[in-house]
Amino acid sequence: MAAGRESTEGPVFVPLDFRGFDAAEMQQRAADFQAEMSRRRTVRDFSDRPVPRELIEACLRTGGSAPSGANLQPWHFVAVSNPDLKRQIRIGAEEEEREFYEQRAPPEWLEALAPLGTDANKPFLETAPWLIAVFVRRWGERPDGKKVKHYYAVESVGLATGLVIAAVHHAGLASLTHTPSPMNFLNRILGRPDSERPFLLLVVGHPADGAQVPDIGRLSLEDIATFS
Ligand code: IYR
Repeated sequence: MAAGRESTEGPVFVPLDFRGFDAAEMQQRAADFQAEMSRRRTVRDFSDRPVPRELIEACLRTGGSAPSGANLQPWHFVAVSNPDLKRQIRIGAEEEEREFYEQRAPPEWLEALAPLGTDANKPFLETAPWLIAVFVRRWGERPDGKKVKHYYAVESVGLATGLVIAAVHHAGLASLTHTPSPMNFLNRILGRPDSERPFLLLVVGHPADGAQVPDIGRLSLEDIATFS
């Protein structure tokens, strides 16, 4: 089943499984969630401490609950823990990153990145226990081989990835959204078809002891929202 169930009489509906709360509880829950999510930081300094596969599975199931265009769920996650594959991914990524930092990146881009202290070395791609390669399935295929168009595929995968990031944080793990560009080396290393385009690499694990993060801020609510 992809989009949803249909009967001869049309779409099939089921009762909504919804938990409501009283007003005070809603306000408290929203504040608690905001406080928890505001502690999420992009981490580049990972421990090699193992993370059980079941934890990653639960986070990916959360990602798979995201809304998507026509409910076609145009995502594929490859969760990599194999050290040899991680090494190959590191080699592929660092090759692109060297190109980026030494040739391709315009000065303004390097200037914008300066506060993050990043460079072409990506040791975390081997240190962290899990790399989740997120792919956009640009089209689907029916059992008869006919292609199925995916609507809002990139937007949908962005939403799913956001949920995975939140789930990983909620589980007590750190993550890094990593986007070496171009990322087609991921299709080659992970054996994914041309119908799938790499969206990002999510590095997941425990932070290293004493891990530090750049001292950068977030925009205020007034900066990011308007009520009218
Ligand atoms: N992909 C490079 C550069 C980079 C680009 C952006 I936009 C960032 O927010 C961070 C880094 C790298 O990972 O170093």
